[in-house]
Amino acid sequence: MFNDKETFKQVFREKLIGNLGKPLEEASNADIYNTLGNMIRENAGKHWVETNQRFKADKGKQVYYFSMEFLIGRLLGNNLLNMGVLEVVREGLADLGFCLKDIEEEEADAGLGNGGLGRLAACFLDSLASLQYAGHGTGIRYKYGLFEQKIVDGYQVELPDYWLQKENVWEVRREDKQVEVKFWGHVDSYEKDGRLVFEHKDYEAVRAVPYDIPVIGADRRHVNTLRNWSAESITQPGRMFGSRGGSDYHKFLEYKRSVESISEFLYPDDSQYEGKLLRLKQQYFLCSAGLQSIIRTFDKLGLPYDTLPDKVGLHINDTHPTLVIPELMRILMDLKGMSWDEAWDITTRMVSYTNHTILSEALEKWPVTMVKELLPRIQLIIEEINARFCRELMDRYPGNQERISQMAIIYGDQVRMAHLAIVGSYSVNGVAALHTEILQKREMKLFDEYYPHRFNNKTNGITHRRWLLHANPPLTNLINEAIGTRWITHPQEMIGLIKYCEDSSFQEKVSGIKRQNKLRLAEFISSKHGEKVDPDSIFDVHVKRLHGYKRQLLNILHIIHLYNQIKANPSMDMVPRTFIFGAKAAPSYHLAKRTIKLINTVADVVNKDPDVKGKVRIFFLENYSVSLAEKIIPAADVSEQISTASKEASGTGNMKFMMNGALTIGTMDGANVEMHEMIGDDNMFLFGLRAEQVLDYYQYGGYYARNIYNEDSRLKEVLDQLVTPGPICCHTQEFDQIFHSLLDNNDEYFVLKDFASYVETHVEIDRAYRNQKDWLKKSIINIGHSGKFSSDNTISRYASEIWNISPVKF
Ligand code: 26W
Repeated sequence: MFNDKETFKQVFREKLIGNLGKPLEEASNADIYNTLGNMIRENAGKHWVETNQRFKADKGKQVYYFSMEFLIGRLLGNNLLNMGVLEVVREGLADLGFCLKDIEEEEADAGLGNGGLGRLAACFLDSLASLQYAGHGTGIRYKYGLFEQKIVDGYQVELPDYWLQKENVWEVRREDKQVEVKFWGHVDSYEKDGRLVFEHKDYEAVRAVPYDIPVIGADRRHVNTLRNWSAESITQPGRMFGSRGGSDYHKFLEYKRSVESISEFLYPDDSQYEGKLLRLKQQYFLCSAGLQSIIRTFDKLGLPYDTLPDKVGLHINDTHPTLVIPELMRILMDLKGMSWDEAWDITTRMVSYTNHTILSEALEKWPVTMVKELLPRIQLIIEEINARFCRELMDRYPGNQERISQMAIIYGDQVRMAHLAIVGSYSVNGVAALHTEILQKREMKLFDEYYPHRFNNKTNGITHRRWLLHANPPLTNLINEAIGTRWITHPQEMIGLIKYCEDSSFQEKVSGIKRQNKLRLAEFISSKHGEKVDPDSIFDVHVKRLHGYKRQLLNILHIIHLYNQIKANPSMDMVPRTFIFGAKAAPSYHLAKRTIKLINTVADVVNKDPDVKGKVRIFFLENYSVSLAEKIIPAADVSEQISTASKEASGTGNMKFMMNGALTIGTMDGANVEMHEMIGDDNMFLFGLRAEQVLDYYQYGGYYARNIYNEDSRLKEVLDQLVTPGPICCHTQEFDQIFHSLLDNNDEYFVLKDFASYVETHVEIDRAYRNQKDWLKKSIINIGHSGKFSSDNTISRYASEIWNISPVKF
């Protein structure tokens, strides 16, 4: 590779000319990006091959992380960082007249995920490679990622995200590794040599072609693989319909269209299950293609099949890839000739499962008829798993029909995917201590009793390489100056910063960096909104998916209240605030979309009002994405983590903000609880109901939103403004639905209940910010403790406590 700037410049120039046939002087930013990207991938190629050879020689276990989503974002900057050439390239390009930041903007932001679950998978890939584990991603190469959000007249408008329009320099199409996935048809069974044999007939076959992306670890030499599968039609006449044959051209076109739709787009639903046939097709496509390829690799080792669990681990990211369980059973029995018991023993020693939510509306339940028609052999296997499991339950709890139906995998006319995932795996983990506790003590209590060692916690994490080293270089440099660089490979050593928390000169440096980052974001916002942003105001940030339980509504209601206070007393003493929002709503989630409109409406009213000038500004930044997050988070003073307690399984944005020195206003929910455990009341701003209280209200009732509305005049004023003509409600019934959800539907997410303590806590923040010395002390304490939330830490625990793998050393 190139270790100095001059070599880089020379190699780069040659490459550019070779690639594009034009001189550097004529190259566009896109040309520079493509050349550089290709150069880096080619360089990684050598290490990629070597890593795979090392895996072969090592003969150890390899783990495959199956996920419908990998929200990896842009790769150039991170790859340069992990390859250790970021600075050389930055300086080299500058010499050639290009700015690396601008070049990075040329890359499409790979939005192959909705939010937390997909981003977690991406952070895990980075940590797996950086810690030198043999751990790979298995996903879908969606042609369209999560929709691009435009705000038009305050409303969210969705546009297709055709991210592949730009050349994707990171992926390699591996035609030689393609497999076939079969749908529809029927199953014949007959006896052969004393065994029952199953044959799938009249199916429709789909070609699954993998596109591999190298996942470059932090020492550059270790390169894992993210294998994304693309669905393509089979063109040999007769092959696509199996024994049904057929070569009718119209039929073929119809077939082609239906096949290609499988990997066409990512479902934009987050925490909302919809029983759509195409989604089930995507899930099976991922599981079957991924598994066939893994088994093919294992076959090459020539080892006996009972060693498979020692060589391969299959991890499923939520229930979306649960079909790996019956699919593996199918392969082992129908293709490898194993008995049920042998196959089941192997399968349940290979699969581990992470649960990411307890929201009941997110739990997948597929209609039996749909599974039966689309995947006839798989449905037979699921039925057998269910029958055997229910028999076990009957032995264990004789006569307890109630309990058996509560635990059954198939109930009524539905397959409960979470139950299948628990029964078919050896480990089930939640993603934060509180979340796991709720799973064990409430949601999955019966399963925890039945399988006492199966449940465990693995608190989420984030890769500090992307979220600190890459997103915030000035802070990174400051940490290096203070405690040296060992923390980069041992992030928990960031704790060494604590001793500087009261050091004035260190505080000033932290403050200077924050200001620099705020200026950068202010400029960005100004360029988008054409309005000035005050870098001396508190940047109060709420960015994440839009969902009722995440309570963006609570935030905006508080802002309306603040506005009312200022209108009543324009000389009110307060530290100026800039409220920043970013959130996509699922296209079919009407209430969430109305909340976006409300935020934008209030922003419009407030930002224009001369009475509040210099006090409050509100900006909704459109198209929240990984790359936008990287710009926003380093500039935040206050991080809004205000979900209804018990609802946010973990949250990972909370960790990113903490790592960048923002202070959290939050509920005792998800990983906030663990942040609090480390830094205490003094260093974060907690408010609101506790999870226990929320869950008890759900169980026993006793909450009456309307009483609060009647009793709290501030709230009454705010809510009435939503529905009575005035600046916010412009003679339409735009916000009636929001009003009714709070009062007539009794405020499912306890927005009104937590309002008073939220308002108070914001007053406390105002007070705290005035004492900059103390604020900076808190900020440094937050940064120092954030190393615990590095996904390196999380992944080490998955490796040792779930997968039983060790780093594959050189
Ligand atoms: C089938 C529809 C659907 C789609 C996505 C159901 C459920 C999901 C995900 C499980 C939702 C999700 O992203 N959950 C988030 O996972 C993060 C990573 O563990 C957590 O930090 C978040 O708290 C959790 O909401």
